Amino acid sequence: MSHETTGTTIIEEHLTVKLNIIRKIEKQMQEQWTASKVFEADVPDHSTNNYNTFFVTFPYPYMNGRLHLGHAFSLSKCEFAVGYQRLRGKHCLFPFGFHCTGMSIRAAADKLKGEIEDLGFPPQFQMHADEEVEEKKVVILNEDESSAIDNKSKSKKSKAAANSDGKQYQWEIMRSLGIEDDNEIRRFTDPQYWISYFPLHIKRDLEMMGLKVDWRRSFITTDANPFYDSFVRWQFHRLKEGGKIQFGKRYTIYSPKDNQPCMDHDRSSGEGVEPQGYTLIKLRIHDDHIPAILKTHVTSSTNGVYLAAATLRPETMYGQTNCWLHPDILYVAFETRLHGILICTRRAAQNMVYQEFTHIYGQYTILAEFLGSELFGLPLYAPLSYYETVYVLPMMTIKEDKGTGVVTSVPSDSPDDYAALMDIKNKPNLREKYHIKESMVLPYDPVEIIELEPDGRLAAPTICNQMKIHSQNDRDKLLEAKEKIYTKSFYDGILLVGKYANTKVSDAKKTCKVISRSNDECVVALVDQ
Ligand code: ANZ
Repeated sequence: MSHETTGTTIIEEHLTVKLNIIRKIEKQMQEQWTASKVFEADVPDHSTNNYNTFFVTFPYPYMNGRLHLGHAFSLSKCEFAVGYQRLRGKHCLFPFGFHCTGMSIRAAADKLKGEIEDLGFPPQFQMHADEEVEEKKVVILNEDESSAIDNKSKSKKSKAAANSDGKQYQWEIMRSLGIEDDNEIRRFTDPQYWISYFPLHIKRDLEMMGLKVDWRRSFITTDANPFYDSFVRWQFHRLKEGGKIQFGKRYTIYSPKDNQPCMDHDRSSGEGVEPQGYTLIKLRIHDDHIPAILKTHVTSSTNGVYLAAATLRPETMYGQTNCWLHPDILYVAFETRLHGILICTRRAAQNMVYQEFTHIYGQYTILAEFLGSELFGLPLYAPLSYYETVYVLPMMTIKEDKGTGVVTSVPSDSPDDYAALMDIKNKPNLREKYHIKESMVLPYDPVEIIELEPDGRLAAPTICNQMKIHSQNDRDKLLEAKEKIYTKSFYDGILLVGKYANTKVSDAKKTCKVISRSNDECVVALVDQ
């Protein structure tokens, strides 16, 4: 045993000796390169027609941490290329930028601030139940293993790993970046500190790697660097002059709190989410039935009061039989610029005010609030519908965070709508509970609007009967039914009514939840590009 140990030590020392020598040489060479400024490339003298140049660039890494092995791997390609071309006698330039633009740094700085507010300074992290289990596991392992020091550090790590959302504390992330001193970590509550800290440290790391960079030509982005800032502005002006770019608006995921678009890397959840476009169907409340609380806001210039339903199937509007609201969801009424007074969920209204629905971008006044149940039984005009008047009825499966929370009902082609309509038709108790008269429900049957082989002209009722769906609560079956007929209806369905009668549905057819890193619920906004 002692023999083996001695043998290992000798080999290790031998290895270290070699390594130390190589490291020494590396350092000497790097000092020599710096002293003789070999990587500083000046503008070549073009009067001599010396175009024997080579330029390499690396996409600026983002300055919210130290570089990792993936960066080193990608950098090695630039590094080898520029080294090789230099050996071939080319005049080589390798500049290096540090990317600081965007909300990630600001969001991480704010998280540190929040952690101090919640947990004091230095933050006292609490262990969670499952982390305790984790720690116990580590303790058991410790008993069997000889390298106790190593495991101690492991147990410490698992102890303070996560906050109540299961996410790592920003403080811990800073420690994992090698910043151990709590006072030093506190400095990162200032976003500017990130911009001074990481570029400096990363530059040192890259110098140690021996990167052949002209460090005179290194820079940070953002307006902390007026030169770079004006360079970017210059580029945009040139592109605009050349007619290559246009100033316009686009639907974008937007954070009202941060007052700017919330792109993927700015989000703490909801990466990859794109705006979902819906068609809004305005179902006008009969003027003589406008709720009393709204009447005071209706003037001669008000262009009607509407329930704003969101649909993905505008081509089915001929078959509307009623409008669904959830009894317990809170709906708001707000005045729009061009569309009268609209009623929908607050979340949907919030989205619309960022899409130029109101006079002042991002601002609106809530004229009244209603629970869905307070609006049941209101008579509506549903555009294009076969029925002149349709009524507001209850649907229990409406989701508050989808569309506008107002759903227009097409029982001929939507299994959900058919199941809910059958519920209210077949259950007098349900009607009674919400004061809904028979006349608002019983005369309303599904309308034939799309022909779909082999399900015939009423695909949703057919599939619901086939699958023995008895109520809107048969959720799994309803999901399956929807999957079965939606795609088929889109590709194979033929419209039977209206302007596009006899055309395929696919030919006739021409708001989402994201949380930004600042913990704001985002909206879809129409914003300047
Ligand atoms: C009319 C219609 C006709 C619809 C039709 C579907 C089929 P997916 O595809 O699941 O996203 N909807 C809208 N908002 C809703 C909410 N807050 N809760 C529950 N359902 C809601 O479904 C989009 C459809 O779900 C929308 O299109 C709307 O019903 C309903 F043959 O409008 B549809």
